[in-house]
Amino acid sequence: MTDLDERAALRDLAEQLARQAGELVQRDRPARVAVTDTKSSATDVVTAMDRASEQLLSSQLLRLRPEDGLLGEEGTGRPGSSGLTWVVDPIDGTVNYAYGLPIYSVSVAVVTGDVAAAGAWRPVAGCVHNPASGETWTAAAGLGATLDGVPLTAPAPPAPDQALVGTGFGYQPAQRRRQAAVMAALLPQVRDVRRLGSAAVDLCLVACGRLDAYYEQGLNAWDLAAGMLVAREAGVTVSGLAGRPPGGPLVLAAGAPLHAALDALLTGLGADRLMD
Ligand code: LIP
Repeated sequence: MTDLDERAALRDLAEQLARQAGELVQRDRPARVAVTDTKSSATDVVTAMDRASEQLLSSQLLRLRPEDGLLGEEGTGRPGSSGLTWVVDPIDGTVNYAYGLPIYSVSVAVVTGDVAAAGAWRPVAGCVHNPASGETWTAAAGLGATLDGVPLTAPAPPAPDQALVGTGFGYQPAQRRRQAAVMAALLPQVRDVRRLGSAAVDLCLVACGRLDAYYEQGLNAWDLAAGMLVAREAGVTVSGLAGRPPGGPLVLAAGAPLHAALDALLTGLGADRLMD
């Protein structure tokens, strides 16, 4: 396991790289962002800037951290020998980026354990950088979280009926239909819902109190790793439902009392049983 000094150094490297990639995607954003590929469906899009950002992150990490593993959303991957794996989302919120909506991020985290298995890995350090707003969240395990260098502590959460809850949806029509049914059942029981489009930013917004909670099904490690560490280091509980680890079936982030209430509600709605 890394010591505190190493975690701080890893955090600073994650921030440096997230900012570099963020500058690239912001500076070189074409007026009309072309879709170069799709993944799970015709609306699950990849742009040239996703690929360019991941290429930058991959080449920098190979140069600076050659013994570490790498897992990137757009397919870059290599094993490591150090016990550390970098998990990167080159643009989290690609649809927002393509449409020019200012909520997207470069998410860079370094984890220990087996990143392919939910619950078998832990983030050590990470950064979520929103190039559109300039906001930068960082965290290292045991060293707290910051927003633009200012230490973050999540506010005490409200009761469920006063809670502003973030969420998101998958790309398959049948899954979206079921996810919408869960949201429709939850909506009358909370203040309101926001679908902002970047899981990494959503998790950081819970950390800084701009959302009271966030849940989503279908997240991958690259969506989750850095934002989950920022939230946890700010005092937010991040898990799956009913004590399960956060992962594809469901991620739920909220301050403890609200987390327990939403866990019960979402468990009752079967929110983590909707994967195709
Ligand atoms: C996005 C997530 C978001 C989810 C979107 C998409 P991407 O990641 O951050 O929370 O609702 O469907 O998966 O694909 O833009 O990196």
